[in-house]
Amino acid sequence: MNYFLTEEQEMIKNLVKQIAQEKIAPVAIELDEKGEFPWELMKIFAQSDLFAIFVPEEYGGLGKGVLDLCIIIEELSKACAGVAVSYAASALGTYPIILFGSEEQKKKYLPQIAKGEKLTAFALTESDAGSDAGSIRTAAVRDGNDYILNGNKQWITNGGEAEIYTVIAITDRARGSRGASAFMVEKGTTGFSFGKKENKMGIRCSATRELIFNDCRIPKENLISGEGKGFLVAMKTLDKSRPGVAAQAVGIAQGALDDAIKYARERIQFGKPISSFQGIQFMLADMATQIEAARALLYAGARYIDSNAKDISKISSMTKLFASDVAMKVTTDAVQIFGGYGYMKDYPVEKRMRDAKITQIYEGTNQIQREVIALQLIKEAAKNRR
Ligand code: COS
Repeated sequence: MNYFLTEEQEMIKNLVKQIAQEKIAPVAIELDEKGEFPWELMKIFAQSDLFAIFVPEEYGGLGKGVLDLCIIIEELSKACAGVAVSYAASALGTYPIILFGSEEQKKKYLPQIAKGEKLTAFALTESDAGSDAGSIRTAAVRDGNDYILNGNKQWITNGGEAEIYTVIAITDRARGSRGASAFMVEKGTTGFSFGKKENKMGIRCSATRELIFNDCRIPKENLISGEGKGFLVAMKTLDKSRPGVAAQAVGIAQGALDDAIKYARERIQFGKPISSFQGIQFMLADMATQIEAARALLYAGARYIDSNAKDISKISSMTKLFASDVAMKVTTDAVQIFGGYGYMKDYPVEKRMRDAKITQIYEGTNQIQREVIALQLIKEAAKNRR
């Protein structure tokens, strides 16, 4: 399908495709097995200006949009979703500063992020606050010119590897989610430490760690926006970043389809390649159609978000919901086409199936995405009747 990308977007896509094929694909299996953070690849991304893509031009970035970012994430995910999310999580951790940071915060942090000198991470989830993000317990108490943070954040992507963390903490417990605030916390701050690296089913080379705040003192200048704005910062950040998860899903699914077509043409059973059997052909046709539908929704959604539309929650959730369900279905079917070989680690599709699963879970489970979409539909209907 021709999505009428600009010349520049085609250039970015081709550059990332080349990096993915030459640098990521050859090491993807090893990174997955060892669960090793892909620092060498992050350096290559930095040299190729990929971290500048999502940073505004006035702060040393290239000022590109969500669509450009998604094109990159999709290409990276075809080669390895673990590598892709390590990159994408830095955009997620940076959006709060871009969307809500003060001029001083932007000048201080964004140029380093754009150069790829420092990775970032976004910290909202806690052990008892996953889907129910409003029930976080990590607290920030004002003390003179500082805030003192206490509490734990769980399953933070890029945790331990990133230098800059956007952390959502409660400053006024009585006000519920309206009492949450967003802070920047730098690695190395006294009282800020990390738990062990989690041993995950998929996206295994990406780093997922607990963040531990124990009387961690940070200057009041690290508050993003005002006190009480933390939930809004988190929700607006997720609105902008969820298409990135959809892009991971589309990339994973496309990779699995490409593998499945190649295998079906090579694998001989009953004296013929299995691609000549209708049972396999129908599966490939359905896989390709679902992927194209997911990509079309993603690109249209990303373009809508880039048009600076205000009501982006619904379309953002739709892209992630649809694409991640497609990725799970397509990768499961790819394993089926490979048969017994597909279940073995010697072939690439079992990794893709493991990697796909998380896209239905993180940045809000698909049950939460359905809730966001439905509430928006009901709100729109109520507004239209008025
Ligand atoms: N944009 C702007 N404001 C938003 C918003 C959005 N996308 N979503 C919610 N809000 C506002 C609401 O308008 C409401 O404002 P008021 O207090 O002024 O009325 C406030 O935030 C609270 O909203 P709501 O009552 O809907 O909050 P809930 O506690 O019911 O939770 C969901 C809403 C479930 C959508 C939210 O908790 C969520 O997104 N959970 C999933 C979290 C997630 O994605 N976790 C993954 C972690 S990052 S890997």
